[in-house]
Amino acid sequence: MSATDSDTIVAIATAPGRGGVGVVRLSGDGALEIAAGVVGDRPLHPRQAHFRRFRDERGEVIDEGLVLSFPGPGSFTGEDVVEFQGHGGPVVLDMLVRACLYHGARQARPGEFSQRAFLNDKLDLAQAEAIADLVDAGTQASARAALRSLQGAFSEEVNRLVEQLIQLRIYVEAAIDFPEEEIDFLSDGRVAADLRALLGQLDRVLATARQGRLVREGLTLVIAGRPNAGKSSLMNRLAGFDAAIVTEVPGTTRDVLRESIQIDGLPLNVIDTAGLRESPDRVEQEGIRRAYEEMRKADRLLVVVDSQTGVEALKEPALLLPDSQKQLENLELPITIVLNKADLSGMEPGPLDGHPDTFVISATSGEGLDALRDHLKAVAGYQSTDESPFSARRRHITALEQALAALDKGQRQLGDHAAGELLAEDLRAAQKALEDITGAFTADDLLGRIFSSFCIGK
Ligand SMILES: Nc1nc2c(ncn2[C@@H]2O[C@H](COP(=O)(O)OP(=O)(O)OP(=O)(O)O)[C@@H](O)[C@H]2O)c(=O)[nH]1
Ligand SMILES: [Mg+2]
Repeated sequence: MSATDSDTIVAIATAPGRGGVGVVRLSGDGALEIAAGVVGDRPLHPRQAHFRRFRDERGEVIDEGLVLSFPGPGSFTGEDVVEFQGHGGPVVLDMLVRACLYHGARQARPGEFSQRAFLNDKLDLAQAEAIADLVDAGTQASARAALRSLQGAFSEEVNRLVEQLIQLRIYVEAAIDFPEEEIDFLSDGRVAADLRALLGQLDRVLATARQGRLVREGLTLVIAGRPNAGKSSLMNRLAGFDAAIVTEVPGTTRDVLRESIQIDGLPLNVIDTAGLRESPDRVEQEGIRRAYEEMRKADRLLVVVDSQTGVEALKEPALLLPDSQKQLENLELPITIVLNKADLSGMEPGPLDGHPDTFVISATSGEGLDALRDHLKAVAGYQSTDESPFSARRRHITALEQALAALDKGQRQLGDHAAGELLAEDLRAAQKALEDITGAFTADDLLGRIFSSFCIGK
């Protein structure tokens, strides 16, 4: 992947499969010439649709449709772009791509159009990622958030922080240049106040970004517990339909079952697993092994307990088998305990007094489920009433956290030692972390990884 790639690239831009219309996109210096090879020499007026016949390498008509040209730099990629809108059959579109290849184009790599847009400063990195997120959005909330990022909401916040950091760096580095006055400079209160303000803003951006990531990726919940506790019944309740088989036979669930659901726009990946017990049955053993595998990847565990065994069960962590318990201790996973079958035990549905993160429900009647749902939203830090946030990825959160840590450290350097050099170093590190988000100074290999995760034609 090189920044100075001058090839003209081509790809099908619409989804694979059949559709009313299919789009093939060309980008690069040769786009107009290659297009002329396909549709003939009659001029194409910028941004106007022309009806033309599309011809293959032998000059035979493949299809007919619209062709549009977008001369650079005012195009998506910043280069000359031509789009063919033909009939949306895979064979027809393939022939059209082949004709473009014949006239000198090269097949685009995944994400290469977006990458060129990035390299030509049409988008920053966070915006380019937002395109992929918009296309991949699984809920309306995540689509809205991705659009906000694409429109620059996230980048603006980051750029504002960078701008303020630069101002502060200038001040601090000036102080270092005048060693006799350095201490006075640094302890005049302005640096400390600016740092505090920056930390506050960074905190706020981080909170919004976490929210954005949540909306994009959701929370992975694994339902675990003893056989017959009602795990599958809970899964079905949360999903709103009979996703999993429920019977009175302990050991009903063996395979791992997954459902994507949402609570007020918060996506949840709910995973139902085999009941945990020692079993001689090989199929069940494999199910239990897989259950643990899922728990290791979860964001949170819902441990379902039959409330008829009483609250006693809570004191003794033999909710799960002693042996299993050992495996669980190695998981640093937040846990919610669900005491099920309230209709049989007579316990009051809802949060259990005196026990944090513990809820009494009846999976059969649905009682107590609302409280559990609210709890899940709360622990996820999800606010459904909020203006939709911008979308963010794990990579962005990590960068914001790094910047926050660097500023925190800087604040201590200042407070404890009035150490200008060290503070300057921390400010520089914070700026570097933030600029990774928008791609102002991002290593080529990271760029390569990000763009290659996009699909072809984007
Ligand atoms: N009365 C009552 N019965 C329930 C409730 N939840 C589940 N059950 C019953 O308990 C039995 C076991 O339910 P499942 O949901 O299959 O339990 P599980 O934990 O998935 O069991 P395994 O897959 O075998 O590990 C079934 O007969 C359910 O109808 C509840 O809230 N109240
Ligand atoms: Mg089950």
